[in-house]
Amino acid sequence: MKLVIAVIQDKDSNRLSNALVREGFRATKLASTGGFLRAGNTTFMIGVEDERVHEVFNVISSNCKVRDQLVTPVSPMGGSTDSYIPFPVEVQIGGATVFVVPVERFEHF
Ligand code: 2BA
Repeated sequence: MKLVIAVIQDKDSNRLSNALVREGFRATKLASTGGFLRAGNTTFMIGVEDERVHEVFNVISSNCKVRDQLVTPVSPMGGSTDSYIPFPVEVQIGGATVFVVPVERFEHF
């Protein structure tokens, strides 16, 4: 079994939830915040049998869009704010940042 962890944009979250349920996957949605933009995003935890991981990838990739966004980061990543002058930068967000981790044990009581 694998745990697929997918960070996606809030705008895609309902569509992805619906698609996962429709395709017979179980998922948990967490409200999360991106470290760079400090803006809300959504993290899905999807427990799935190894042989269905590629199906989950297909569902995620067909329901999460890449978007360009002009943003002004709140503060530099890890640096000092003393000399920091904020200016807008264009970043490409998504469609999804996905991690696959092995599940040592799964119990459902
Ligand atoms: P954020 O950290 O808010 O990043 C949003 C977008 O800003 C990123 O889109 C990327 O295009 C850009 N970005 C991030 N860090 C940057 C940096 N140091 N310099 C310049 N541009 C930067 P995505 O790559 O699609 O990431 C979307 C969200 O996925 C991220 O939101 C974060 O919440 C998550 N994420 C991405 N990579 C991750 C990783 N390696 N570990 C954990 N979470 C990750």
